[in-house]
Amino acid sequence: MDILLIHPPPMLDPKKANSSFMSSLLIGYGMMSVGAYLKKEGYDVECWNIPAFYMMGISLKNVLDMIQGRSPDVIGIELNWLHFSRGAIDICREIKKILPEVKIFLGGVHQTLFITQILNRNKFIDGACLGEAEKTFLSIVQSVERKKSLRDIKGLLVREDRRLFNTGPPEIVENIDDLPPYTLRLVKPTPRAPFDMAAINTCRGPCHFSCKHCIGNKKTYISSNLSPRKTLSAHSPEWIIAQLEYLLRDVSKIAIQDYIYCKPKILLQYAVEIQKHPILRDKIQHFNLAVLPGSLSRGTLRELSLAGVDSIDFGIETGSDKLLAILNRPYTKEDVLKSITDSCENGIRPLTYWMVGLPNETPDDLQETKNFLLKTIERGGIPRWVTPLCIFPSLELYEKASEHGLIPRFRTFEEYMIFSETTFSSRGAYQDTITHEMNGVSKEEIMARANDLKSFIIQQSDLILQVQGQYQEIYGKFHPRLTANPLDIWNKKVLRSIKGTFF
Ligand code: B12
Ligand code: SF4
Repeated sequence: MDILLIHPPPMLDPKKANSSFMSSLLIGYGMMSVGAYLKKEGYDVECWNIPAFYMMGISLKNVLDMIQGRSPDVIGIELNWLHFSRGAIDICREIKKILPEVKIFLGGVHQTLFITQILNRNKFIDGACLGEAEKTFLSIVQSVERKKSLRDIKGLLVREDRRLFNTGPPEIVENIDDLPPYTLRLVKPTPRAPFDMAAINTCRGPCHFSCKHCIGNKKTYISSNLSPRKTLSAHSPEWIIAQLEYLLRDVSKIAIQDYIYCKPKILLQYAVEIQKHPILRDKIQHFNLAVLPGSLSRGTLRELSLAGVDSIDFGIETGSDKLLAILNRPYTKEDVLKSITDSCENGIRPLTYWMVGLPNETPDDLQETKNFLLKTIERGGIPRWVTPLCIFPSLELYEKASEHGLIPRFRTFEEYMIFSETTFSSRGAYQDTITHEMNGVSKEEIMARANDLKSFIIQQSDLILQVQGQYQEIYGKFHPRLTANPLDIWNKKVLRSIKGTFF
């Protein structure tokens, strides 16, 4: 059996795909994990990154010819993020035209949220996986191989005899260390600079907290069908080392962006374990981590830095205490400032993330955010991203939108396709992608608030570069590869490009 897993482009047209306003080159490690699981079971698997083919100048026709030439038995299409919506569906349609017999299944977070709508409206798709899919996809492949019905496989919405059958929650690999780490050697084309980066999956299950704008929220995670897991399980340090060994054969930039900060003791164990593997440690050229402000001690940050972590993304969201409380964010502004200082003093650059368009947000809240943003800069924070709130089904702010004064603009899967269709704008003119309005606040106003905050950040450029200059020596002490010049260039590049970033 030959299995092809496809990371689709946002749009089929390469020119439009290459100018998407959201980055599209990264394959989700969820699909990579499905691939690794099938490989371990002895199947031939490849993961094709179509946006990367497009970047190399390979046309859609050539890609389709290659798929037809290969003629796989089963195809999985990833639809993990909303900006791949149109491309994922359109590539399914094109493949069915050239290979009408092949079985095509969708998988990933975004399609899980819209699974019934998608299959009802796109009859050429054979089925879709509900959430975690290693076991489900293996069963699909085995059933196709044995020409058996797919209706007995858990975790599927599947089309048979022109009808759709929902087979309920998936069976999952309970002990996540039983999942094989993934290798980028399954990927075509080979990842290359500047996209030679890989994310590690450290944990699965709901977050310990319940922020209202987040899908990991422990109250809504289960209802989103992402997984039947009731608690957060983390990989052992040994598994993480095995995963790192695989990845560092092919790339030198690493990221951890899941909810492992909920388990700071385990994160500390990872840091200590990595330090025991100096050859591995020295292969890491860049190591980024997402962290909830206030969740890691100074000592843990130091160990992480010694393990190679050189930048941390802190989702601060807002400087308004009122809005932090509305979102249920589990930290204070003091915690934020302490995290920033502790990071800088331990050689880690703190990148800060901000949001606008939050429920009940007023001009006073935005002023508070600016005041606080300035304080974070003075402490060493580097503003990286300003994002308008994005709501979609399963989020508490979407399901209970009216309680929070929000009016969703999009209801259907097709309406969210605007995220596939929008192209880069250096002025940050993305108002049509704003997912909601608020009592008295239009989508244009929300976009203007984001751009106003970005302009404010740009005005602080000299201050940001000056404060970063003061920490240069400490960064270099912990990470000799982080010499002054490239860092300065990186900071200036971020400040130059911040206007065009979105979500
Ligand atoms: C870690 C993370 C990241 C990491 C790594 C992502 C990765 N998967 O490799 C990074 C930082 C790279 C990332 C980036 C982004 N992310 Co993100 N990410 C997450 C997060 C917090 C956790 C993912 C995770 O660890 N899941 C555990 C793994 C094992 O499960 P999984 O990914 O769902 O995969 C399983 C199934 O979905 C399924 N599956 C997945 N793919 C496929 C494919 C096939 C063919 C099949 C059969 C099955 C299948 O099987 C997998 C294994 O069981 C999720 C929230 C969440 N709880 O999922 C957001 C989330 C997926 N990300 C989100 C967003 C918006 C983004 C970005 C657009 C952010 C940005 N502004 O850049 C980018 C897009 C990246 C890109 N490719 O363009 C949104 C998506 C919202 C939506 N409706 O589309 C989420 C839901 C967070 C949110 N806002 O609520 N992300
Ligand atoms: S702490 Fe992070 S992952 Fe957890 S609910 Fe809040 S935003 Fe989501």
